[in-house]
Amino acid sequence: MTPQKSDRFAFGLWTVGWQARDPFGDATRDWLDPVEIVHRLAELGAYGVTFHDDDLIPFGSSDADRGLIVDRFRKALDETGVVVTTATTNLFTHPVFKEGAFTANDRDVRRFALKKVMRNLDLAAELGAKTYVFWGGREGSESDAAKDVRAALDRFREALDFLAQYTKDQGYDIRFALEPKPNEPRGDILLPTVGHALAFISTLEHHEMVGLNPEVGHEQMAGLNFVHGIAQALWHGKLFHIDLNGQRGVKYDQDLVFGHGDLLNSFFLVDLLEFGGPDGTETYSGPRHFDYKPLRTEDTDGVWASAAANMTTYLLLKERAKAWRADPRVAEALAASKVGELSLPTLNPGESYDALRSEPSDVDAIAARGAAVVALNQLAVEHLLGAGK
Ligand code: GLT
Ligand code: MN
Ligand code: MN
Repeated sequence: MTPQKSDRFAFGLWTVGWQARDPFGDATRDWLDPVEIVHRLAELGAYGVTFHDDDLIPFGSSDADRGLIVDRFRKALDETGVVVTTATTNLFTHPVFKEGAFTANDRDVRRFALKKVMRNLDLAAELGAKTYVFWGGREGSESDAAKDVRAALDRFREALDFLAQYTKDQGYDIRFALEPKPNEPRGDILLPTVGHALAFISTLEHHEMVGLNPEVGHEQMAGLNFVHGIAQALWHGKLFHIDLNGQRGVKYDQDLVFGHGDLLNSFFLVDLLEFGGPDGTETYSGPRHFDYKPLRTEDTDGVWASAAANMTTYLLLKERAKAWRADPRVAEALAASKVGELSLPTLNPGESYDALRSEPSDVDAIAARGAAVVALNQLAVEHLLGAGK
């Protein structure tokens, strides 16, 4: 279970670099140098690194400092072969964003937010990122009186249309990925789920270059099934990126290690990503990006152990999913549940209304058929537990 570059695992600087400051307590760990992060990730077998502008270049740095920081970072990338897969903008930490960024009521805030993104898009392109993530953590409200949601959506669309046009005009080979989240830090965040974001994307001027970056825990915070969300994103051709982590139920954003939440759902997620395509091919070819936070209880050794845990768990689930698919008992159980039959169109080609209307239906007999779901599900649990022999 040693991760290889070909596994395409990536981590944000803000994940392993999190100093574990929470609303109730101070940092429990020291600052980690991005250069060290890149080297440690490389040693662990990671392929990529991702960052917010401010993770790499502290807010307010001078141009001279900025140049030095970027040069050191680029040197670490060159030395290790780690690639920048993805970048994003911090539009949430500085107090200026307390009431929103692209959708702040104050127009000056919105104009500053656009400039901040343009500047980091330039750096993202320079460092070779192919995906640019938009997580609107401060786009929302605590009061229904204080935010005109329809106007806010107009402004969100205006921002993305403008930035997409900027990206095209600069000739950057970058696509956008919107990351939904239902709440936290705002009481309610705009574009709270995969479904909301998909509907919104269809209204954008450059909708073809905008997709999604769904996060496991964020859908689960809304009580939703992450595998269903990913399947629908794939169905729309909009799974541009993914944030893998763990979450235990409807509560604050836990950002646990991947698999340390709903393990069975994680099993089916890996199965869908790795083997859900035609003839068992992968459905998603982008970075397997972990957006987790090492628990506040951990020291630096614990940080790197938790980074490795994400990758090991993913690889174990991939191995288990492969074995599950190869098991003849699973093939039988899938057939008994008629899972494949759902791919048959409901109507015959060219079938007339009358042909369907006149077809006899033995409703009682059909209703009496069991769907044999539990036996199938149990086989998945047994494979997951390593007992699928
Ligand atoms: C922040 C958030 C994540 C987003 C990041 C991108 S930042 O840590 O909790 O889910 O993916 O801005
Ligand atoms: Mn999260
Ligand atoms: Mn995320």
